[in-house]
This record gives sequence, structure tokens and C-alpha cells, in this order.
Amino acid sequence: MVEDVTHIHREYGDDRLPPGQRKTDRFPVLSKSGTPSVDPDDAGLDVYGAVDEPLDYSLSEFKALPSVTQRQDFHCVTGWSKFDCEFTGVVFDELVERAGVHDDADHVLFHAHDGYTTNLPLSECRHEGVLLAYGFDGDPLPADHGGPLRVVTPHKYAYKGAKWVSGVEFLTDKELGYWEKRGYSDTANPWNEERYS
Ligand SMILES: Nc1nc2c(c(=O)[nH]1)N[C@H]1C(S)=C(S)[C@@H](COP(=O)(O)O)O[C@H]1N2
Ligand SMILES: [Mo]
Repeated sequence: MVEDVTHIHREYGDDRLPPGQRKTDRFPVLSKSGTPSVDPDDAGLDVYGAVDEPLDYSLSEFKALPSVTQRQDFHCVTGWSKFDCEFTGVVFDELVERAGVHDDADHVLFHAHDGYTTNLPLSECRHEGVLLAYGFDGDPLPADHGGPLRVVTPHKYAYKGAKWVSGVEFLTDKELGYWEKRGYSDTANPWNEERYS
């Protein structure tokens, strides 16, 4: 069953297409430094930091967790949006419950195999639509788009979703990620055009 979450824009604005964005039917690839090769033995997910139970999933263990398939939109800060992407994966909250995240952990830093990082408040990670995705349109997620495993954040510009994600770190104090340190907006709300800070 495909869950339609293309309605989430209504929390922020009437228009499904955020201001200043152009709709594309392509799915462009955007990466700071190309597609890293991810060793299959190292392709799982580490969950650590301010948690009771650090988790260390292999990719197959991760794919055995309860999963969802969602239809959602994708907004890149450079100005393109792709509607109706079907991502399959695990909802972020599943990790929060399994890891026993501490009450004072308000921030998350995502780590990726290409050295990329990106940060979000924990509350924004728990928003509807945030997935750790390994499937796209019924197929395994292509490597250029972050396969085997990436994060998607349809209520934020897509730089908040780490491709080739390797770790989810829970933090009591905020740390900025790769683009956030380089002048991209920390809040990244597409309907307010929070592109640069
Ligand atoms: N690990 C990693 N994740 C990343 C990036 C990156 O360079 N490295 N680029 C971000 C940016 S700016 C965007 S727009 C999306 C692009 O995803 P796509 O290539 O699947 O379109 O990935 C985001 N996640
Ligand atoms: Mo982007």
C-alpha cells in the first residue's frame, strides 16, 4: 500500500509547489563530490549518541524492520521540485523508539559515506514523511540517489536528507552539517524560501 503524504505542504502553504521552485519530471542528481562506493559489509546504519541502546544494523537487518512506502514530493534548494516520488523505507520514529533516545536529546546529526553531514532538530526528524529509504519507485534506491540507504525530508529542502547515510547521531547540543556550515539555511523550509542564512 502506498501512503500519500503529498499533502504535507498544507501545514506551510496552500501551494504544493513552493515559491521560486520549478517542477521537473526528471530526477536530477546532486552531490557535493560524486557517488561514493559503499562496501556492502559497511552498508548498514549506526544509531548512537544520547541513547540508551546504540544500534548497529546491517543493511539486511535494517530492511527487516517495519517499513512503509510513501508518495512524496522532493524540493531541491537550487530550484527544482519533483512530485510523486515513491520511497520505501523505515520511518524515523522507529529508530527513536528502538534506541531509547534520551529526553534531553533535541538534535540529530546525520553522517554519510561521502563525508557529508546534515542536522535537524529531533522534532523535525519525527515529522511525517521523514524516512530512511532504500527503495525508489518499486526498485532498490539507485546509487546516484543515495543507495543503498538515504534520508528523505519532504517538508524541507532536500539537502536535509543525507544520501548514503551511515549514521544517525542524537545530540543534546546542536551541531551544524556540511551545507549548514557553508551558508545554507539551518531551518530549510521551502514554503518560506529559507534557502540561505
Ligand atoms: N551524502 C550526501 N547527501 C546529500 C548530498 C550530498 O552531497 N551528499 N546532497 C544533498 C542535496 S544538496 C540534494 S538536493 C539531495 C539530492 O538528492 P538526489 O541526488 O537524489 O536528487 O541530496 C542531498 N543529500
Ligand atoms: Mo540541493
